[in-house]
Amino acid sequence: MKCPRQERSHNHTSQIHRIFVTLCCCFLLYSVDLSRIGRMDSQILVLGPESGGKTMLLKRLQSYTSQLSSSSDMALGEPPSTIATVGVNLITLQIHKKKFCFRELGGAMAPVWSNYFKDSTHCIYVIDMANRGQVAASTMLLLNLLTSRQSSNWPVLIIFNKLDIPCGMTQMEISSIMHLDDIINRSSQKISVVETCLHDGGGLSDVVNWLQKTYQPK
Ligand SMILES: Nc1nc2c(ncn2[C@@H]2O[C@H](COP(=O)(O)OP(=O)(O)O)[C@@H](O)[C@H]2O)c(=O)[nH]1
Ligand SMILES: [Mg+2]
Repeated sequence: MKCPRQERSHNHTSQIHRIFVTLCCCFLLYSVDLSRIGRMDSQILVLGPESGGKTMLLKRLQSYTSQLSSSSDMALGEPPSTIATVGVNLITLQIHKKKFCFRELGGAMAPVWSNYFKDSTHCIYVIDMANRGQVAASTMLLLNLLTSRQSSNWPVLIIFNKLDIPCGMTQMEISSIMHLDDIINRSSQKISVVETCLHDGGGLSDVVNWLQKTYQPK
């Protein structure tokens, strides 16, 4: 039988032990970011003014990546039809075991794009090379996006699309109108640029390479 003094000291030790275990649990919960559990994919916002080719990009990526996984060598075929995106267009793709979740926001949603920044890790920004009247708006929207605090460490891919349209601008011409070199030099984001013709799938491999290179799950 324990004497009262022994019992008191035993109670005291087990209380200290309980406090220690509780503190350890709190520390563990704090250091593991619970929001990451179950979400192991890159969250990519697909933005840009209307009709640049965002929906076409997602459709082309879907068929391109399904070919990659089936290792067949089919051509991409006729361009799929697209309709103007209302709201959010969400698709998930797996490329070489890496998961990518794409969220296309319609150009008309530009005033609320920033509501989606918090949950994103990357951005693809699609610009129509054939639409001269849209360059100023494209530049303003891009600047708004790049100057947001929440996007400051995203990898950003600018896609100049519709390379096939004969009366379109060249990459050099549109970059100079947008002062793109200055924008890239002054932005905190790592910005890459590719040219595409999504109608026939031209440039898709560059987009996929960028996705692989910058993969960063959230
Ligand atoms: N000529 C040409 N047209 C394209 C290309 N990519 C998309 N389009 C067309 O541009 C229009 C708008 O495309 P969409 O993907 O809906 O644009 P979004 O509003 O940015 O989602 C559609 O008629 C597409 O067929 C391209 O590379 N070349
Ligand atoms: Mg669309």
